[in-house]
Amino acid sequence: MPDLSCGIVGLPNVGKSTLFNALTRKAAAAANYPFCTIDPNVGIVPVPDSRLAILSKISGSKKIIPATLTIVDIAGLVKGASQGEGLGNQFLTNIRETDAIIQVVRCFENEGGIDIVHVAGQVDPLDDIEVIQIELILSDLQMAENIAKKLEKQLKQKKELVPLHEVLLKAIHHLNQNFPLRTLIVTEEEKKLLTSYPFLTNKKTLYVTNVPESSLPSMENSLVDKVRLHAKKEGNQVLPICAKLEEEIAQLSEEDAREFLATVGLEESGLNRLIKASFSTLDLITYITTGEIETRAWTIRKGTTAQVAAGEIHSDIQKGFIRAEVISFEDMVTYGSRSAAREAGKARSEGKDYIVRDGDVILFYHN
Ligand SMILES: Nc1nc2c(ncn2[C@@H]2O[C@H](COP(=O)(O)OP(=O)(O)OP(=O)(O)O)[C@@H](O)[C@H]2O)c(=O)[nH]1
Ligand SMILES: [Mg+2]
Repeated sequence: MPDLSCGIVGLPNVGKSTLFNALTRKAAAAANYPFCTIDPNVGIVPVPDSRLAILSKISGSKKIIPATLTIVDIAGLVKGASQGEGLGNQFLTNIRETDAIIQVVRCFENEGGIDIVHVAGQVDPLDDIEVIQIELILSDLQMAENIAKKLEKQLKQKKELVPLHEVLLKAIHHLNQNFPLRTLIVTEEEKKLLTSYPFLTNKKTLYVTNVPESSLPSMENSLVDKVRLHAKKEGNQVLPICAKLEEEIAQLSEEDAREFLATVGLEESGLNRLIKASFSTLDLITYITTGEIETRAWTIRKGTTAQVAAGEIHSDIQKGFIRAEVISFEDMVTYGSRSAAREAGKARSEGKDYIVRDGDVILFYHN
């Protein structure tokens, strides 16, 4: 699996670009003007992992290569975007290939006399969530109908396409009733067929509620409560963030940022929390390789076997897999080196079916 990627969606002016900028420290144009973002912005951020520096010291590594998270910021969607309202919905194609959707929901009222224009005239997170959901559904519907139409012409010659055509009809029916694809009940076989297409409503969603600075440090308010209740029913996660604060933190050095966070009563930056939430939303974990050349983090799905995990590094290692020597991060720290951990009997020799755990420090042996 290539490194994790997320696409940011939401109404115009809810703080998507402000959040994106803060996360990527890139100056995507953020302004109090709906439809400020026209080109998609792509940012790549390292996934913070304090274990890497520790292991790199142990191994005397020349460099550290963290996992990365790619974030794509697109223009805001409005009601009717699929019919061409606002800037239309063509920007959605820029996030079709991402792993998850981050939906930014405005949970700040106008304050301090500054009017941040809400496209619908009033701040109601549940209304906003519904508008976006419908636009994502309509976009998937367009895609499903196009694929189904193309398939129909080939069905007579290619009987093997019938199951795919049938599941697409099911999907179209479901979307037509205004339901996202992730709630469609399908067999394992059908699921495989569906996930071979980049349907937006089949992706996991993380709601990022953008709260005002007056809601710090708890980041809770009555608008966030509403989103939480809604997300719970859907089985999705909510992550409150104050985009404004993140923007201020992004200008500071790491040390100053930590101090600043402490003064407002926070422990972690929004980026760290967002990455953790994305990892848990997508069931991702990290394993680590470490040596003199480099200490490096690798992102895999929970439940991945050692042989498949090896394929992240190189397909040759997967093909010629012999065994994996696994030491937990904690044991590496306790014993201070790979060889000391080995002597203490803490290095396990695992076969191809071993299920890799978060923080496993692995050395692969292969042909
Ligand atoms: N008061 C307040 N203003 C905010 C907050 N977050 C963002 N804003 C302001 O809202 C305006 C719009 O923010 P953007 O980040 O550009 O919004 P966007 O969602 O990217 O909008 P489009 O790209 O137009 O879809 C800017 O003036 C921000 O400074 C917040 O938490 N509180
Ligand atoms: Mg924007």
